[in-house]
Amino acid sequence: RRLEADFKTSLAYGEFELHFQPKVNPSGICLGAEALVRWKHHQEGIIPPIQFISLAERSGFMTDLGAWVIRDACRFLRRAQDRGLRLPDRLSINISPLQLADDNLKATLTDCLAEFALEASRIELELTESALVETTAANQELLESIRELGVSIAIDDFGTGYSSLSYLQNLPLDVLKIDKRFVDNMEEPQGEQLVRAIIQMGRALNMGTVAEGVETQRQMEALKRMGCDQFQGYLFSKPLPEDKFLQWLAAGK
Ligand code: G
Ligand code: G
Ligand code: NA
Ligand code: MN
Repeated sequence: RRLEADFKTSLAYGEFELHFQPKVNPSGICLGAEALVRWKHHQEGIIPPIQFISLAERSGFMTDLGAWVIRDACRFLRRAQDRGLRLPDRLSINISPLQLADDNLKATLTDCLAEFALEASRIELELTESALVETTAANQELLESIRELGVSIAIDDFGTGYSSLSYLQNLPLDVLKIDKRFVDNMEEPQGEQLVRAIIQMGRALNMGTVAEGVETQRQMEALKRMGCDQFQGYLFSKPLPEDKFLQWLAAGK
């Protein structure tokens, strides 16, 4: 079955949906959330992003899907705000390298922020390390101009891409996300030292640090002691559909 043949109609019929995973501070207060796309296919059921993001990239659909994700994330923030609900300060949106190469990314962001009357500081873009390492001069200018709007930029999956660190010096970056695989290995002495070094590097570069895939209280406590700023993982919540996420927030977590 050729899933890519269904992309356009699925988008038009509302089969894509955002789920939200909270990010908390050392006191457990939710300061942010990551938007993660799901495909509720009319025949195949729920298809996870690992099964369609790269397909969308290869088939030329990623910029359309990416623009929809940005718009729907902004719609979510506005709708929740209008209902008077307590919301995290910042929503993070994953951006494919193909969107960074697309001329419309900045316009999509400014249009959506204007349409839903949101401050740019409510939005953060998560770019994978491999996308950032391959950043060209043109991409760098784009990132800088997006950051001038007030949108912040996070490095996703830090430490898993290429070994080059020179991009850290050249690009305007606000947040470093420590990949789950480092958090998973923290019980081992070398693993713990590695996470400590990553957090120190983030701080030295004036970047906030977010640990991903935090599943146990032990991991959380160790990361806290090392000075990590924010935590994301199943210990707090899985990615939740919109209504469930709002309920989770209302429960005062
Ligand atoms: O939600 P889940 O943990 O299954 O996500 C798996 C992968 O899909 C993650 O690497 C995540 O970054 C990616 N992903 C989820 N939503 C989006 C999205 O809206 N855009 C892009 N480019 N990637 C996404
Ligand atoms: O690659 P990226 O970091 O964008 O994707 C985040 C992915 O990690 C999502 O698929 C999300 O569902 C998953 N995830 C988030 N927290 C945890 C966790 O605590 N444990 C596990 N196993 N997966 C997680
Ligand atoms: Na991400
Ligand atoms: Mn990640």
